[in-house]
Amino acid sequence: MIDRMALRYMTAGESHGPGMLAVVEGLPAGLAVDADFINAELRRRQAGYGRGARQRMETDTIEVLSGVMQGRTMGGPVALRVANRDSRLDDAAKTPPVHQPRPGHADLAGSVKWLTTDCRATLERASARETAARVAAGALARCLLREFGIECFGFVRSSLDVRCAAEVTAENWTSLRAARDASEVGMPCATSSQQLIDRIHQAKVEKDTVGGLVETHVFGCPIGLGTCVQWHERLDSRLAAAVMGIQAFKAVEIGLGRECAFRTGSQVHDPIAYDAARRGEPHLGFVRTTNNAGGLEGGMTNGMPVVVTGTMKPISTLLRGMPSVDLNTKQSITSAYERSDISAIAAAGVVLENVVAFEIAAAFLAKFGGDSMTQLHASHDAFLDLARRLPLAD
Ligand code: EPS
Repeated sequence: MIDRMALRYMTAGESHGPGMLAVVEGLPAGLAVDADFINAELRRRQAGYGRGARQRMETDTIEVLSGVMQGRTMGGPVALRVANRDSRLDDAAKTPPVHQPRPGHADLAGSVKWLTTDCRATLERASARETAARVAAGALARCLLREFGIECFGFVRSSLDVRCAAEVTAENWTSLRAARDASEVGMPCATSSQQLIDRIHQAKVEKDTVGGLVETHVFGCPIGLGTCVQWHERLDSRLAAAVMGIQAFKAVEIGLGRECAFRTGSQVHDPIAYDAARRGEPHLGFVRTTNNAGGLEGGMTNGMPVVVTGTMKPISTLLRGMPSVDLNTKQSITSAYERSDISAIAAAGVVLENVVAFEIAAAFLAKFGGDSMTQLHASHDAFLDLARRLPLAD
């Protein structure tokens, strides 16, 4: 399959192995790698009310293993490692076999797939610990986006019956970001934030878990990232795949998302107007009064903020257990409990933000290309210059 996306990454590592790895390939040479920024994103991912004891053991930071010289990319693959302090895979006593699959986890499907009755190997790789590597890769890609004024803002929109009603705009997102950072659950509204803390506490008392809805807004994308020419290269297709690849995510929406089904066209589509005074903005003056499309039409950015929402199911490891079956005896049994989180929804907000950022960066590089940051800047500036001069003379 032809794929114009040059930027890609893979992750490796187990929850309780020596560490998590991200290998990012396709970054141009000369990109300044802001390790402090990447580490700050990793710290944010570890925080949040409802996280388990594991996060007090880990202090996630990146170690750059390749592809960077004196703080700048060299053009080759960049390998990032996040060490696991709770590394114990080789200690059989500390990693006993698990025969009671947890409903909602990868345990049952993985054990049958790999023809074993021990869920251990499956759960180690299926673990959401892997998101540390995805956040590291996404935050690295954001170093590139930020050079072009593209910024991402992610937060927790809702969980159970608690919803933050804040409307996010290009004008207020930095103050919402400050409110989010002051919240223990990544929600930029003080009242609903406290309500959610109470709900998570209640779930803990009841030995239960919660999930939620997380949202990311990307500001500053020029028109034309992504393409309508192949289904798998549409930017919304890429985003959806990346988001659904996050552990425990069960749904993804762009802009108005599934709400589109309940409205007519005139109530959904964002009217187009032209304002020459705003030619300097990402939409080049093609202003929209609404953004129901979430910044994407025909699989391409349209100059409005890209808005992606993801739904995370409740954590599948329940202290109270769930009905299950022992894989050896086939007898009914209560599912296994391993130390876990009550809620990781604040972390999910950070993961979504960085996973989305990576796909935006991939589409950005697919459009503007270049082996070096110098070439990338030149190509980006030349395109904007041409686009602002439309219609071009023959
Ligand atoms: C996870 C189970 C828990 C979480 C883990 C994801 O791990 P442990 O059993 O070691 O306490 O803490 O998430 C992380 C370690 C992390 O860094 O996000 C699971 O089963 O998915």
